[in-house]
Amino acid sequence: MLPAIGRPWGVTASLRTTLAAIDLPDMTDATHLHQPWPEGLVRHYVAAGYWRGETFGELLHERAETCGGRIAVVGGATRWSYAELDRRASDIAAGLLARGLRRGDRVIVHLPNIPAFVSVVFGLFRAGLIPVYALPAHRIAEIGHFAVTGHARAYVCAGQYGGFDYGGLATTLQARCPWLEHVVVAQGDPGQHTALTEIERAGAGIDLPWSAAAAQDTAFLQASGGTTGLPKLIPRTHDDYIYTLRESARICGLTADSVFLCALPMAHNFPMSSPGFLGTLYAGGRVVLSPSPSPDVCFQLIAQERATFSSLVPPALLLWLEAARHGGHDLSSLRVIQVGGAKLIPEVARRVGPVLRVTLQQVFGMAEGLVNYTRLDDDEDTIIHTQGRPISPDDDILIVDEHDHPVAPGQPGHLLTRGPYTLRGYYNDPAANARAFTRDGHYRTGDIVRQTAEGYLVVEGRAGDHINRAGEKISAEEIEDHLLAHPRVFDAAVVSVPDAYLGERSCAFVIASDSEHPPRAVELKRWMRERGLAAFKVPDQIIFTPSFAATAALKTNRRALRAQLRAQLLQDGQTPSPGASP
Ligand code: OOB
Repeated sequence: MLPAIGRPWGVTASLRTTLAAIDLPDMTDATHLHQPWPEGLVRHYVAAGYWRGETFGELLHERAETCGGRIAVVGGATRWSYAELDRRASDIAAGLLARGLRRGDRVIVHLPNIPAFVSVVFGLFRAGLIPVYALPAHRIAEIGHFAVTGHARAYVCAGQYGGFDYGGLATTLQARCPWLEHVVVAQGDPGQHTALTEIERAGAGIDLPWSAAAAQDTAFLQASGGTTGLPKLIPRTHDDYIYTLRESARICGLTADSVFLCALPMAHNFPMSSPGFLGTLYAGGRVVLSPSPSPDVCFQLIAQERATFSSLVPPALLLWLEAARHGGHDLSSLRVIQVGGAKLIPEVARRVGPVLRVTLQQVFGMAEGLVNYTRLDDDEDTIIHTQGRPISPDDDILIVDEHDHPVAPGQPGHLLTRGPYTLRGYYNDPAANARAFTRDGHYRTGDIVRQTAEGYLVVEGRAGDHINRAGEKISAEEIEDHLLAHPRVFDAAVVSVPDAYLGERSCAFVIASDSEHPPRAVELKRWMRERGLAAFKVPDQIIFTPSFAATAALKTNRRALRAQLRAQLLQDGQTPSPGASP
């Protein structure tokens, strides 16, 4: 059983409940936040050599011993060697424990692509503290949810960054979540909070074991893309995640000479571990942090640091392809560009090799676990037309129909999976677990795929109601809940619309309470932002409509309603009707 802490904080509940009123009992076993794999499988994964009893704390220390003088992380003017990173991680671990945090406590990490992201998370791993990763775009709606669902005791952020005041968010968060005692500011003016440098100073010179955690402990909680409601928390263990790093590094041909340009937000599973910055550190290579995926910034960093590979979502790739056509950049060090997070269309895939002079690698993965790669030596057809095959021989892939019966080979169906690095349950969310897992422990990915005779997966679409906006996943239900909370909104349905650049964008159909005087679209958008919702979730387009056909019946079947509205929109050539906003 998953240890239950407090009530899950669904959006609807959050609209009515003040956080301070939530009563959170003590954790029973704070180091095992994951649903364990069955005993027999644990034995098998260990015997097969997948789970080797390694922890992140030890891993960094071993790298520091063997290649301490090599540069591990570059970001802005900062260049840290493995030895320096190791020392900083130790100081942070000791400093946080000295402040009263205890093994198993959750710490929200809300940092952009800066070197302190790496020192902080390794500090947490080493202390046996459990990072909860938030994306820089998340705001109080999401962070508050993590603080409640994860019962976080600390929050690490970057003061002012990218025009947003994360320190201010921290103050609001603490007012709402009194159990969140510690706020650490990793960069810039800490204001009333504690500077990371202070934590480091307090921990300097204190000897700690290389890892307070055990390999089968939960290492961290990752945010799900979220198909229904708010993001769910995905527990991953040291053993299961390090297995993916080892295999990803091998599949992607990483060595100590690899230089990874981390262009996407590093809290996301793709640039984190496929093989990402953690896989690069696993291989003893160098991680170069870019504040943005924009080619202006990235091309310069590639030339300066001689980056050998990077990972991108399709819209960022389009910008790179466009910028590269104009020439003038030395991209000669690049060997591989990985693309994932959303479907890459073959027409674009075909241009990657000739324009960027690299090998394209498609990556189809999910924070919940399963990751598929095209292999670097696959033929062109496979690389262009498939999204790869799984990492592990023990990744169990099932493709089923609506009744969970396997489809005929090669036919599209719902992808179910389980294996040595795919979660068995979300943390503290029994309702989501009942929906998202079969009785046999398969995770329902929500993706519609088909499998080729060679075992490669081709993503055909999504079953659920979510919008994949440039790789950022948006739950239609979550956005509808926010719209419904507006006093002048009677009903709302959010759908995805194809978009040439983003892949998909969001469109909200709204029935105003007073159809004579509907609110303006800009007003609704501003209001949603003010509710502290990540900007990428604010609908790109809002269309006011007097009614949804057959509302009474459809109210109980929002999925059918969404499908109908989306079909209508596409049939109309996506032309916004009067009252729509761009
Ligand atoms: C990655 O992880 P998440 O958790 O943000 O999103 C997972 C979902 C998948 O279920 C699928 O719907 C979509 O994103 N997706 C793709 C895709 N890669 C992910 N859809 C089509 N083609 C692809 N190549 O997005 C993620 C995690 C690890 C590695 C790569 C991506």
